[in-house]
Amino acid sequence: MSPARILRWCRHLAHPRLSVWPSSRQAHWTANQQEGVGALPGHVREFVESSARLCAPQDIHVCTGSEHEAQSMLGLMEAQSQVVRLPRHQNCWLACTDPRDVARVESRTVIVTDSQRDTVPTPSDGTASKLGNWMSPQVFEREMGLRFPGCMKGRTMYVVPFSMGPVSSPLARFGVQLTDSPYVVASMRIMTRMGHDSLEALGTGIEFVKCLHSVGSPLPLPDGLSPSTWPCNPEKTLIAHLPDQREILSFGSGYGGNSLLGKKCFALRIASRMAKDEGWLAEHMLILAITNPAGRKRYVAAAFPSACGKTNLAMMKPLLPGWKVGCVGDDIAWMRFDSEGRLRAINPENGFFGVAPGTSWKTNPNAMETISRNTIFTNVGRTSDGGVYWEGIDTPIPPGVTLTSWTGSPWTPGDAEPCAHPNSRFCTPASQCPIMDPEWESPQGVPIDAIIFGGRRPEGVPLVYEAFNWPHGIFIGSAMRSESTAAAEHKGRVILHDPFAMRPFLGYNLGHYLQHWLNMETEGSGRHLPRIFHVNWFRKDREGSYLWPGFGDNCRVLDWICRRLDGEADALETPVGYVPAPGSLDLSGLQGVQAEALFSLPKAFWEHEAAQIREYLTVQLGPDLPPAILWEAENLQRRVAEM
Ligand code: GTP
Ligand code: SPV
Ligand code: MN
Repeated sequence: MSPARILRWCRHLAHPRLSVWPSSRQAHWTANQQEGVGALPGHVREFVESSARLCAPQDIHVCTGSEHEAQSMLGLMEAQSQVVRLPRHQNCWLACTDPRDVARVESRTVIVTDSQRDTVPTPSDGTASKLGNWMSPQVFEREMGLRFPGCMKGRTMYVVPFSMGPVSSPLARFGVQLTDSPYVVASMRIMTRMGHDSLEALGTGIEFVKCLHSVGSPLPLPDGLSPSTWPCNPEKTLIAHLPDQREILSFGSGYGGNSLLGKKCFALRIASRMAKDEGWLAEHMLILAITNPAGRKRYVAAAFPSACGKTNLAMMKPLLPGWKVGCVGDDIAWMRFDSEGRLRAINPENGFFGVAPGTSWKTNPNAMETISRNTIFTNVGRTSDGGVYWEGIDTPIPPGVTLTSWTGSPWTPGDAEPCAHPNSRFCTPASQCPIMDPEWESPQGVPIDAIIFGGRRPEGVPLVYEAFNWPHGIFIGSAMRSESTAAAEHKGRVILHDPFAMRPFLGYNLGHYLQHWLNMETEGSGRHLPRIFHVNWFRKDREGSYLWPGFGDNCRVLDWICRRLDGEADALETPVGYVPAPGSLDLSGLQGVQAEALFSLPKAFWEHEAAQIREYLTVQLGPDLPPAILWEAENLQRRVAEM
């Protein structure tokens, strides 16, 4: 569907609404907003006006991103009990959501393209694709028509101009999100470069991604129901992406990736399509700088599925003496080869939307420091003296202090239900992280020397191994699997395939995506391709305890990776890749680590694994499976059989 057709569609739906508006109300927003909306660049104004006709808000507010605006927004939410202040920490706030709106909803996240094959491959076994949800433009029009008309009645529509990436970076891209959620506005101000500077850039006529978001709860509510402190519409939640038009429409959820549209929706789903069209990469990867004791600094990017350790690795405090880590980003990397053939990466985000449970002064002191001020917490517990609480926070509760869980009930340690929701989060400015790398906002990006894939694998998968070469590395990425986590709506712990940690975030057909990655080797001449590794911090022993201490000790693995890049670490060739030769991984000072158990390659496990990977890729990708990846899958199976 062309943008013009979408706009026509919006107008078509919107006109009946206009006619039912009380004229006084219409006059109200016109008078109030003439300056704000009227002063917008033409292409932005057109988007705002057509969306306002469709959604019928009571008011429109164009966000400047100022501190004053943020404070009045939070004050307004406080007055409406949508957030509570956490007086133990400067400018910190807690929002607790409707218990039905606590995570991304993958089943209601769709990509709309004319051809289904542009979005998902056709599985060879006749079942529905597990690699995303396609929706036809016709069904999309119908579904949106059932949701958006009049959806902002009685609410304010906020206009949020934002940039993904430093405003001055040639790699940055712009968006405008329209939303009726002040929580989203306050969070977008932390997560993106929002307001004045982005609006100024948009004034040059530069293209932007159109993001329309509503909590789906127009006012007044029917039958005199009183407004919820977390308005949402779980029955009608739908998050739709139109990659051809560069548009996102999200309805019914106020939570994280469903509503902060710059993040997964734009910076991964839409951006991955832009990247394919324009020859770059938009990936679910952290970016970090690692400096060895001799002062040699390198940048690496790492893709782990949701809640599998990106934020923790990105801010790691190394436990090996002399090593230094700097953070560039904790979730998303936009990467492009420069004219010298180096892969350059920027973090398109401006903040962290991190998992709270498990975060402590022991596991992630840099995150603890970052979130000590100017932070919006969602669904964590709170202490009666105005602080936060969650599972694994590992700080003693002072005598006399009581706890309230995320559901608002009194809570005591040992209660059956957790105090914080397992997917509870902090939303905090990146600039507050004490170890931000000096180059983190560099407009040209930082040079990437290694790419790391990883997942939560309780069994069979070694702590670290290296790919034989580029196509083998792409295969390793395509073969990623991980135990499910609370970040999405999955029930129970199951091992899911999650190619490149992108399964929930792909903006187009995985087969085409893998080919795009394979092409990186051949498209440009003289390219310095990063080396590719796979890690697993989560292998368990028979009793179910982690075999590896993780967190700050993960720098031992980064050390090995860096020494591999320098040609200084020995490795053994195994059927899965190169693993550290005995003694080449620095385990000094670590008590009781069972190196053998961490690196063993049980034959039966790998026979099963290799067969499952091959079956998954051949069935799910069908005719879109790149032959080079099939060849790698067959070869893994053959090597494992010969083990
Ligand atoms: P998203 O924000 O959902 O993308 O998650 P993420 O990939 O950033 O994961 P994060 O770093 O927030 O970690 C998720 C959970 O895994 C937290 O509870 C961490 O405490 C835990 N975790 C992270 N790193 C390690 C590790 O090295 N070992 C162990 N055992 N747990 C870890
Ligand atoms: C993830 O699920 O990977 C997140 C949280 O980072 S959300 O923003 O909700 O997608
Ligand atoms: Mn994270």
